[in-house]
Amino acid sequence: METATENRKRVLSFVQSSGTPTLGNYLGAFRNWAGMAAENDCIFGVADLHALTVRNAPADLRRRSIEMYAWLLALGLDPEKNIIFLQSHVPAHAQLAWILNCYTAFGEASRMTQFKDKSKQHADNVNVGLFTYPILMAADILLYNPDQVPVGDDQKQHLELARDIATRFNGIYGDVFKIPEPYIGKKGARVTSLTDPEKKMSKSDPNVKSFVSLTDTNDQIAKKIKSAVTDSEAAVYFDAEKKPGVSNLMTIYSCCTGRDFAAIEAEFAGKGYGDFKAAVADAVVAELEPLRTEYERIVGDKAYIAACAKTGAEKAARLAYRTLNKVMKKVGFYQV
Ligand code: AQP
Repeated sequence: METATENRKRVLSFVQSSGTPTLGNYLGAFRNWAGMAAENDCIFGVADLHALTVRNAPADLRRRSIEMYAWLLALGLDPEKNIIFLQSHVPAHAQLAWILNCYTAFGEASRMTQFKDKSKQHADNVNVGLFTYPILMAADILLYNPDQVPVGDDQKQHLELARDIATRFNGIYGDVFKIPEPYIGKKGARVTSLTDPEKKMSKSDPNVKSFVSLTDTNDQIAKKIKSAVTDSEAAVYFDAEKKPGVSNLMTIYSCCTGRDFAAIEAEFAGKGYGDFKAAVADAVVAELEPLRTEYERIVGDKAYIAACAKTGAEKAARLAYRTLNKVMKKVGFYQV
């Protein structure tokens, strides 16, 4: 089993090219990735196959995939030191997913809560890809024998399934897959929707006021934060159950300024939500503006993006096919 270089862990992260990344993606995941990459052997993938589970115009899917790749470069991830690639450039993902489908019980796939949630959200297009999404995700992971996989709360169940499938497969065929562990790194915040603070902030939310997109201008950011749903109490303190809107804005403010909740409560004691929201907007603008500038520089250089994506796919494929060939041999495919 081919694994990470000595003393460094191999860590794998994917992001779907299902829209422009949001402040949620940034505070929950992206912001930690550069630090993670300094300490580990990292593989970053743009999950464009996963993005097909919702209907996209072809030109939009292509553009979003290129843009998501540019965001990864804008974060400062080094394409020489890390593997940064697009999932569809390495067909081994789809090939292993098919094989793993045959080692996953229908019942266990049916228990995935994300499938239930997403089928409600996309009631007009409940496709089989949405159902088998976690099995493709298991293939994404198991191809690379990572030591650890950073996952948010929403993805824990899928990682558990990947571990179950790998354990079952190893039980039949011997030591083929490394059993992946969740990565417990610097904690990423869970950012909720600005219009419905009980819900996660998502880039595919049809209501553009619900999220701050990483491409929003400073004015758009300020407007969205100023119109974020709060409550009528006009007091700034953290209580995720009773005051989900204010608590979400406090989380965002805390992430952007490094201040803890007690300091924030003291800062806004006796002040109204107007002052608070203006401060949150300024902090978000200060955090996102340099990243956006870097992204705009990189996204304009299509030749550079293509060259990095090609090299990334070649490096990823070398690892992926080593695992896939082993799997194909084990299950009994005739190899010539
Ligand atoms: N609101 C969020 N708060 C904290 N972390 C978040 N992430 C996403 N939204 C939030 C984290 O970002 C990483 C990449 O996410 P993804 O695009 O692969 O999948 P997702 O979780 O399904 O993100 P979205 O924005 O909600 O996408 P759509 O709308 O397409 O389903 C992950 O580490 C995720 O936890």
